[in-house]
Amino acid sequence: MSTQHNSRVTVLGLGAMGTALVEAFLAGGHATTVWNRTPGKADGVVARGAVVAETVAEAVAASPLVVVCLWDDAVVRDVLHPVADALAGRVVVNLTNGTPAQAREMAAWAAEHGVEYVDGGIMAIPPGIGTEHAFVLYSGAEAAFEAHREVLERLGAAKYLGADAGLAALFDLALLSGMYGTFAGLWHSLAMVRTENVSAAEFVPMLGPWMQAMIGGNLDRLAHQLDTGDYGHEVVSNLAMQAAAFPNIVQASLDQGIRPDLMAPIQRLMDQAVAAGHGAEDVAVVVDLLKN
Ligand code: FVH
Repeated sequence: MSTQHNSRVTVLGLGAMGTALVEAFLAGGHATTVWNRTPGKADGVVARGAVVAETVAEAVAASPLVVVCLWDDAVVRDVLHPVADALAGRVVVNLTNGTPAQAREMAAWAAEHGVEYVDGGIMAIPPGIGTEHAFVLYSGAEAAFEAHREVLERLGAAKYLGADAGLAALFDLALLSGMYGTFAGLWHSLAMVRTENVSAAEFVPMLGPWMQAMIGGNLDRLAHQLDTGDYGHEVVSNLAMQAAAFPNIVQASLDQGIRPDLMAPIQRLMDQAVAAGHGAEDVAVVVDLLKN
């Protein structure tokens, strides 16, 4: 397969993210064919050099590499299943958000139809695609991934996690969990101070550095504690102390007229861990309590 042939790419889906992916491929000099349910959304990328296909089958036939970025897993199946024959022998890289189970099902379907399947998770927002801030997780067919790594690197740093197609989705959703959990804390803290007419602009210069110090400064110790199971390692602020003070957050929120919904589950976990005898250990021990 010539380099030129290898560098052609088809993108299915021209939402905010699909469009950003196409722009990055075009910027990298790749001949890019696009398909979208609503064809008018292709106008911008066509003006920059993309070729629009009228059907999914036509789009798939145009390139050895087919990148999929659609609404959800159900839409991906609706779009890909009817063109299984056209996909045979090609590489599908599915960057649509989904679960590990959905990724493994897609991989099994692809294997049945002679399609090389790589699942992925985009760790960036559309304006970050193609910049040093973006990275994309991949798992599934390794040789197929490696054959197209150079093209995929146009989107951001490519991190291949292994042959199990479900791994990229697992890491993606785990990283998003970290993001949403952090957002939840930020939302709650802003809701609290706003009850006293403190503007967000006044508060965030404290919030940012505080979060960075508390999260960034503790991750290595957290990793050591989890990987060794030694939650007594380098304990600075023990769990019992934190669990004793935490109800004040919930009570003060109620007093200020703020729902404690985002904080209450944290208190329950801490209380469980203390009751189980972990009071002298680090708060990281609650990770083990999350196992079902
Ligand atoms: N945007 C982001 O910040 C995140 C970053 C991380 C990855 N996510 C995931 O990427 C997938 C697509 O997200 P998006 O931002 O491009 O989403 P939209 O702009 O809403 O575009 C949705 C595309 O899906 C097409 N579509 C929806 N329903 C159908 C359908 N029934 N049949 C065919 N296509 C469908 C839609 O087409 P149209 O509405 O333009 O005709 C768009 O192409 C997603 O999994 C994120 O979680 C983005």
